[in-house]
Amino acid sequence: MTDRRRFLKASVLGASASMLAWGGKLAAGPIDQSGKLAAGAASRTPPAAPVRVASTWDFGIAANQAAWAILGKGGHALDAVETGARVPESDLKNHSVGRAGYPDRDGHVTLDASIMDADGNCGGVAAIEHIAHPISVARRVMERTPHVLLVGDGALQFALEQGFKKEELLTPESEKAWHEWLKTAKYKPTINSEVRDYGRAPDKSMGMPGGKDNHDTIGMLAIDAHGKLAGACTTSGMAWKMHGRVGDSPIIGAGLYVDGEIGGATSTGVGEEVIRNAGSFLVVELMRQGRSPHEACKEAVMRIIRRRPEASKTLQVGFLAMNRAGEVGAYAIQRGFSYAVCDANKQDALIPAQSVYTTNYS
Ligand code: SD4
Repeated sequence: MTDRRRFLKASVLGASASMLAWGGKLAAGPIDQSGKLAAGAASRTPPAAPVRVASTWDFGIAANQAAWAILGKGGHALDAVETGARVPESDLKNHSVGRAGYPDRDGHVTLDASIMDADGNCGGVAAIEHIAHPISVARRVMERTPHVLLVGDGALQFALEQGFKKEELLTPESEKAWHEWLKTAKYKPTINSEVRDYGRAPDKSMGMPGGKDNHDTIGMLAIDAHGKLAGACTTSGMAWKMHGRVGDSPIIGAGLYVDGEIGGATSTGVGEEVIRNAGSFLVVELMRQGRSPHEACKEAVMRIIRRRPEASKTLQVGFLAMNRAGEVGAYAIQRGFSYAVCDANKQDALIPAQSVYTTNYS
């Protein structure tokens, strides 16, 4: 662990200790099973939740900073998560989100995204092509249609009607990686983890250049100065996937879920396992039952493992959650999942999530 990373870990953990002083009580006491304040708890005035944004993976740091430019000025969580998610969508070095995402096995870059606010408003697009910012199309679906999810050609048609620009999203670098993959066309969607920082042997099972992982989604959760939560999730999904494959990210309740009374959750990793378990909805429901974000994420991970114990040994799923007190937690099946947290005190904290398996799986 680098000194900087150790410092960030220590300072953020210190911050969460003070949050836990109240967050722990929130988890144990004042909210009943229906999400209402329990009898006797109403007389206690909870402290205002801190304004905060949390995002999956190391690229969450830059996304958080863009979100903070809005949150820090009293702006809305929904605007913050949309703006933040657009950062990795634009990043040409990022091959798992937006423009420059790795294509499916037929060479098409197809993107998935969803967005949700504290009041249950939500929208998503799945398998959309040629649009660099699917998160913004998802928001338009939410705000300008009576629907929740648009897919494929219909999603593209809607985006064009809304004035989004049609673009080629396959960059020469991604195309080169795809041609490299085609030499063996080996597809085993098992794991993603942060190879670089944790000293694990590169995973070459998917033919990624340099053993680089093939799928890291950005999921963002924010709480604003008005105490409102919102979340966003955007990805190019698994590299080399079957054409038409849709993951968890655009599916409300799977890759993203927000309930303003309780909190929000988002996921990363093998989407099929998250969909099977309605993962993000499950995390929020576990928080409703009194668990802290960390405990809820852990239990959701354990649910996946209990259902498919053998398969789980070599696949990755990570959850990130934030409750309405602004407390943040995460958990993953495999080591290597990290999340970024940004608030008035810290702008670029990157925290390694705890995991069930802590050693190299191979
Ligand atoms: C998917 N969950 O499409 C996404 C991929 C991902 O980190 O999260 N990668 O299944």
